Amino acid sequence: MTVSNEELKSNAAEIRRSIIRMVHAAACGHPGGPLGLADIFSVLYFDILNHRPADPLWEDRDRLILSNGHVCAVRYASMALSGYFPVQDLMKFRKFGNPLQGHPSTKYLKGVENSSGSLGQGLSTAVGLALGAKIQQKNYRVYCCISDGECGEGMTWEAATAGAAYRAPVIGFMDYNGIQIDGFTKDVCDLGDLAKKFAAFGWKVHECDGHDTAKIREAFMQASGYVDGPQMILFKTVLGKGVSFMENNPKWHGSPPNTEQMEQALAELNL
Ligand SMILES: Cc1ncc(C[n+]2csc(CCOP(=O)(O)OP(=O)(O)O)c2C)c(N)n1
Repeated sequence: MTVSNEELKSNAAEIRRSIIRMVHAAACGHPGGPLGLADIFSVLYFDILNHRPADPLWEDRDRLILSNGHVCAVRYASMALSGYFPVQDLMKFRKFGNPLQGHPSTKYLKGVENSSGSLGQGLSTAVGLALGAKIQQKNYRVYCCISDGECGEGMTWEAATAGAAYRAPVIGFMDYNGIQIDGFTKDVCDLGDLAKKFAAFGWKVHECDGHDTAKIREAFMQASGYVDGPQMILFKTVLGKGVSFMENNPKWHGSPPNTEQMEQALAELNL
């Protein structure tokens, strides 16, 4: 049965509320990027990905590589909501010895496809996995979430070169929010026109509003119908989306809300 856009939006709102509660309970972590990615992850986990939450290592599952590991709260919240583990477990986020590490690890949690936190590596992993699937004539797709900040890492462009040279059928997508740890990306180190850059490297590029559920769906559907080479979807997102005082404010890249801020955020997200 096809899931409706309304359902996907409601799941995104639930994912956002979980992110706020998780980062507040941990008293550390990254709320901004995860809130900005919630609409995209709702579409992925509830519509696009061919996966089995009860059987996370199912051989034919689509692979979702998360390169910008610090945004893992959005992945954990999406996994819990889709049935990988109980939603209550989210409150153990970032607690010592818990599977929900502040930067994800395959050692501790099934359904996480790569360990990440050291930025810039995920696109290479995804290109390799997509090539592997192609060589073995497997039908599963390999998706890879990267951030714009990671385009300041040389390894991203090594992956871009290899992906095009070997025509790896990888579907990359970017959290293009214009913000990184030290402020606005254009002020830290201007990355130029990332659409033109990926296109120049030989990637098929799509640009899309990262908060319009119908358009996100369409972008992924279109991308998943193409297998002749690498693709990058540039999702224009707003860091902190849905919480007025967090939106587009670099401070919320990596600061937890206090209790009063959490309550205000939850009130706004319940609207
Ligand atoms: C190799 C590496 N260098 C530096 C860092 C520190 N770091 C953590 S998050 C971050 C900013 C990354 O930018 P982006 O992912 O665009 O930030 P966001 O949009 O989530 O605010 C940096 C530099 C890291 N994790 N890995």
